[in-house]
Amino acid sequence: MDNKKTENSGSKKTEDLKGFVTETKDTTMTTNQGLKVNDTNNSLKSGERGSTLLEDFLLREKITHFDHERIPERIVHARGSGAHGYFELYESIAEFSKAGIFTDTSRKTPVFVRFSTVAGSKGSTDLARDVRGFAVKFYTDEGTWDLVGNNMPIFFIQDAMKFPDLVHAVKPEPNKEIPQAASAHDTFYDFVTHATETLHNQIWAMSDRAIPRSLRMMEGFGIHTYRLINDKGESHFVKFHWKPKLGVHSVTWDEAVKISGADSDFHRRDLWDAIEAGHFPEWEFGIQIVAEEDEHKFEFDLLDPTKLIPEEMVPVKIIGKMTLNKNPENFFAETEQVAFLPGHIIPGIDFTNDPLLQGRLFSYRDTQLSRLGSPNFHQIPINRPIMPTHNNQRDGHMQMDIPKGQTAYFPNSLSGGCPHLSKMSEGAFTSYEERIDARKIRTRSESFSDHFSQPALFYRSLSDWEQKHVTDAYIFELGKCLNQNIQERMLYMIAQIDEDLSQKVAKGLGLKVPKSVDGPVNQAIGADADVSKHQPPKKKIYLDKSPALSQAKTKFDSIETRQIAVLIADGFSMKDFKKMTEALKKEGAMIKTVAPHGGTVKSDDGQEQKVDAAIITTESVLYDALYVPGGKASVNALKKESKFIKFINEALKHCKAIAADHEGVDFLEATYVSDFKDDVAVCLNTEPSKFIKAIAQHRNWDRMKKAEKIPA
Ligand code: HDE
Repeated sequence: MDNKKTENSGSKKTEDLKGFVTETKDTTMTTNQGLKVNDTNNSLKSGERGSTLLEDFLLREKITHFDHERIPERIVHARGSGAHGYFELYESIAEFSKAGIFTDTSRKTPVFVRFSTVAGSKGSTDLARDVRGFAVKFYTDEGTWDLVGNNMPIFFIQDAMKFPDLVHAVKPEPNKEIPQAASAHDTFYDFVTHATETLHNQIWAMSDRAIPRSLRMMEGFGIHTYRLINDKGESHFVKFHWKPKLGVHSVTWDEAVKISGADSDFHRRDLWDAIEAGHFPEWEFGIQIVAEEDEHKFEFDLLDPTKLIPEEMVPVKIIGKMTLNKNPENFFAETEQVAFLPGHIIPGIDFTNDPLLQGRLFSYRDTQLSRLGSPNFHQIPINRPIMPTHNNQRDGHMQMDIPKGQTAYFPNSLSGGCPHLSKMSEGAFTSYEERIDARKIRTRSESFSDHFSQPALFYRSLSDWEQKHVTDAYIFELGKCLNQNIQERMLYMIAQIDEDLSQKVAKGLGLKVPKSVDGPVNQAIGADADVSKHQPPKKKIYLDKSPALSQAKTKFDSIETRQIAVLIADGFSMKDFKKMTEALKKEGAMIKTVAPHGGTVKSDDGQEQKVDAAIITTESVLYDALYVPGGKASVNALKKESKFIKFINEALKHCKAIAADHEGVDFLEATYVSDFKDDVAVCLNTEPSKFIKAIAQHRNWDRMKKAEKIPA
């Protein structure tokens, strides 16, 4: 492993953090006061077998610190993984934005990214069916910009006021604290079926987007419509996008369930290992621009965060790239303590009146106060901007700076008026001067009331196999609900999206799709509102399909970092092994040998080969593809372990690429592979190139229907 590769770019933020990193190498143990310690194993006692003395300051310091090691986990997005990197701009977009990161192509802006699941606790499984957070902190020369997004382009609700309800509905039910990290329960679907604005994000959560293969293989979205502001003060509406270089790929639900048992840190490990191995994850950055005068030209409201702008209507213009090239030094100090605030903005970018975004501008600062415990959370190393900061804020818990001088107010003359105000010409931030003439009113705009057109567009745009996965996901989720009223109400809602989908789900549940439901469809408006105005109108079709929404249209051109299991035992053919693994490695794949036992195995020509995993410690769901080289003795040994047969059948069922040579092919005869010899992703005695092509396809979904019958 080449650790130098992970040293990062010498970025301003990495340099800044270096000042805070402490090391234990070649040091002597001390107390927090610098006192040298000669025993950290025994407390001070009144005699060998006597009681411990209150005097023992060494014991008290150690135990007190330990007692207070935990801070509250995030109320949502508690489970996360972070990494450092940088952002580069391909071309200036000065006509839209004056932000330095959007105009200066020579910059390498440091970033810190945190990916997360939403519903689960800090220690929950990575493979929960859930939205993933995609939060990026840009340490820019004009101050820190946080783009706090998700891996789906829309959100569940339209107004911040409903966020506590949404989160209370999806979190474990409060009486029994069940289920952990899962939306498959009554309270969530009770809420969803009464607040129909949730249905768009909800169907995305039923799709494969909610169970990514890797954090490196998912898109990111700013979700809200923001504004870009140019140096003339002109505004354009914008949506932000992240597009992964490796394409958008997912696992199946059956794999997700099994991975949760086999390696619940699967995504965290995958991100860490890829960066350590120098396979730096990359995303291209894109923008969708809408002119001010076009604000009302769409059949949906740009301020409604439950709507996306189909890429076929407004293309995504790619303008830059983000690379993650360094793992954190310490999880708690960096990934846990990082504080993202949508309100961290820079000149050239501004907010819109999206009522969800507006509420977020309050919530994120507020939550840091209970989570990190002090208004000085911006002084924690990971949160410090790379620019010096000067103002008259003072004191508070854990003040880390030593602000010098007599004055802490403005205006002043005693400090020469400093810190003085910045002029606009010097780069000060000013809010976009939006003209407003309105009543103060607590209501929901009628332009937000179409709740079915876009979930329907999403479902229509999916390929057959993706639609099947959505159907199965609904059957699973609703099958976990105990309340038949809620199941039936949900079937009615799904029928408004797609009648055929609802019928299939109803069949799986053994229920009928009801013709109507009790009460108004959308009950998430105020008591005095005219509900009829907000009844979701009939669904509209303004676009037949949006291919950009389907994972079938993603990139299939690389096998970089794909994990390939190579099944071997004593006597495996070194010739086959070398030919295949060298070809795979050349393309950037990661080879993992799996054998009947750990340690090493001997090839047919007497060479020792290191074993990466003994079969008892691993599962096929942790790999993207598998290969069995020849070698009679090796294959005979593999045949003796029934788990190898299960391993192969399961990989086959999950539509993965499978290859074998010589006696390895005979071994596959003993599995269900014998029924799939014509399958394009089953490569028996073929050149490595065929196998490589099959792995790059991620899965052979054409196999899905027949493979479902494999009992694995
Ligand atoms: Fe968040 N959200 N959110 N959220 N959110 C938090 O802030 C909140 C929303 C998102 O890795 C919390 O620091 C409200 C949309 C991410 O640290 C909290 C509303 C989107 C992360 C909070 C929303 C997100 C959070 C919890 C509705 C996608 C993790 C801890 C008005 C655009 C960031 C924290 C990280 C975290 C509130 C809706 C994304 C409580 C009130 C929409 C990626 O402040």
